[in-house]
Amino acid sequence: MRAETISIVSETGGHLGAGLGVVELTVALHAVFDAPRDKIIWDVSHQCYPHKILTGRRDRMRTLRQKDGLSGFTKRSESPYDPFGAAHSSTSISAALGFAVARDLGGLCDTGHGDAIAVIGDGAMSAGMAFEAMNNAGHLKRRLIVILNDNEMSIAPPVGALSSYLSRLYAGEPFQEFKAAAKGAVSLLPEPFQEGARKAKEMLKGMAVGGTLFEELGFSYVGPIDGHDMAQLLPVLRTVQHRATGPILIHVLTKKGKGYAPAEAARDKGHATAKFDMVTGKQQKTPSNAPSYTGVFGDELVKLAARDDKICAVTAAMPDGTGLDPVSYTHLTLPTKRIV
Ligand SMILES: Cc1ncc(C[n+]2csc(CCOP(=O)(O)OP(=O)(O)O)c2C)c(N)n1
Repeated sequence: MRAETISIVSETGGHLGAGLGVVELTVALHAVFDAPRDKIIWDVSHQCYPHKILTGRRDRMRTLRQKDGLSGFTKRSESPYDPFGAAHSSTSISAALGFAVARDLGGLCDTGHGDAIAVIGDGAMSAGMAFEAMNNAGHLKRRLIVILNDNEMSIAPPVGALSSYLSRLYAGEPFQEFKAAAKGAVSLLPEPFQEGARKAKEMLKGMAVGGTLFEELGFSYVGPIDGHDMAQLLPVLRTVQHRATGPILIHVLTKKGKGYAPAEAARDKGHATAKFDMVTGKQQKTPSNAPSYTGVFGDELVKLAARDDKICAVTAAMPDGTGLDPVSYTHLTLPTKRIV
């Protein structure tokens, strides 16, 4: 799956790092849940290439993002496995909740109504829409599964209170006292997966149980778990599938760009790329005479800020919204504390 994703994007260009980070998660979700009856909703859906490979579109993947080809995002008209069309971020929890409510109201749907599962990144989770959805989900108490795919990366490294909070959740310190309670949760694991259960037990030792922000909002919280380890993903997903009654959040830790050295090494973990050479990772950028929008905006902003120290730049939960590398700011003597 990973090799195929790299090979495809090397020919088509597109979103690379996010898809590579969810290869195991994608396989595990499709192994445990019954799509398209169960609705798997990918937030933004720039990470959906592995999902498309697995859901009948492998032979058309090299038409991605081309005229009459496959969309680079999930698209309802393209496949019954894409129950929700996206591209804008932070909509997946609301969408999944909508499916859950429709199911519970006996709604009709060609593919049926099973579980609703939203997969949302830590960057997308910081947006207001995601919180609006959690507010609603925690109140309605419907069975709903949210997977927080936490790779400590957005388009660029994220900043903000939620990002720091998530880091603290798996830094361990504040949750040490809950370890004993977490061990008891092993008894919930399904019988046939002895090896999985043993590994899960190890994992549960390090889990945070109780008192998370998500629990305060009415979700059960499971995690954090290693999103690249099938022996953790499968038993946890199966347990949730068997036992969940209300909204539940599974906190999965992954690496953006996982398994492809040039993406792992890139500052943005290979978020998006032009066509590239698979061996070297070198991108074949089409030469353009036109400057980029962000470049023009950033240059102008920095020029203005050099003359006026009251200018503040406000960015979307990322440090370098001007399109410039943060080091450029120091050359231009723009006070970095003003980049918020
Ligand atoms: C409303 C909106 N704002 C901004 C974007 C641009 N965007 C695309 S992907 C992305 C980052 C998503 O980060 P995260 O949710 O952590 O997912 P990851 O790529 O790390 O898997 C952003 C900001 C968007 N798609 N929609």
